[in-house]
Amino acid sequence: MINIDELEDRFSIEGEVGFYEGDGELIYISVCNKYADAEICLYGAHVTSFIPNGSFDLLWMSPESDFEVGKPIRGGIPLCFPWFGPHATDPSKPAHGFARLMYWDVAETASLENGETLVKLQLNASDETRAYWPFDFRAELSIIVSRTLSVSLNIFNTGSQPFEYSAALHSYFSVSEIKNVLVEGLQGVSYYNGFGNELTVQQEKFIKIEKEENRRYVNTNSECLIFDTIFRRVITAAKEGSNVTVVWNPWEETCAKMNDMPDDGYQDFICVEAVNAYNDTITLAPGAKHATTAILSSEFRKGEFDLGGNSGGFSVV
Ligand code: TA6
Repeated sequence: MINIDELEDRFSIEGEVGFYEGDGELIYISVCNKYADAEICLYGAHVTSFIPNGSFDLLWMSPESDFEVGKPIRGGIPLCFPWFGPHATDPSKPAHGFARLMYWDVAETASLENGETLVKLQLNASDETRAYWPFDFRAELSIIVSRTLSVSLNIFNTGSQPFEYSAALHSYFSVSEIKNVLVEGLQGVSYYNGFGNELTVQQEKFIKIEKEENRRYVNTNSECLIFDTIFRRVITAAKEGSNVTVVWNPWEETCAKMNDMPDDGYQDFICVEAVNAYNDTITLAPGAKHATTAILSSEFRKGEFDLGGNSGGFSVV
């Protein structure tokens, strides 16, 4: 049983880091510093909000999300580990692994010299995790709240045999309406479309979402820019330690089948995800570690918002 008073005693920082019982009686950390506000749910080590000063939330949360142990939270930044998507051989195991379905421990909080805030959460192998996956590991999620949000999933092999895993920081970005959105950064990159096995090279400079998209781009560590011409906001989704980027929007039909999203919820977000999967699964020898990091930020563009040629007429002046 998690004791909020104990967490407060050990890890709160006056005016900067606090703990509270929020949606679904789950336990959350709130972070507030001179750069931004953020909320992190200990269940799933799930960042549910990141609001840089003078801006509004970069992250979308489904108004119909479950907040219930045993079910994933819809929106924010779900952590996928130790597999991405359906389990390779056992469909009874949870999609996207078990990390987002477990309470994580708080390992550290710190006020950094420059006014940034560090929150470190941890999940260790246990009988519960071994029931899903037989390996000894430690997962650490380091979150630095600053003008940017840096979220780093560190996996350590603490056992005596090597293991292979896949993972993702499955960010849901909040947008004014999906029709106002263009994503740049994947031109010339090959992707698997939907669950197909054939690679297509993206010719266009921008992706415009006009139907269900589930594009799994391989061999790319580029940052993506998400242009929102009505919010006049550009979100930068940069990453490290990941060579796969997934761009996902369920569109109307799939969205309507999802119980934890309003029927028109697909209008309000786009997922651009830092992934290790497919030809970028990670193998760790005993004692080795790997970090997958997403670095998220945003800026508003005042005045001219002209994306130039090939942007499907997107131009706000
Ligand atoms: O990253 C895209 C994806 O794997 C899609 O296939 C879609 O199912 C989505 O993630 C959400 O998965 P979830 O298990 O959270 O419903």
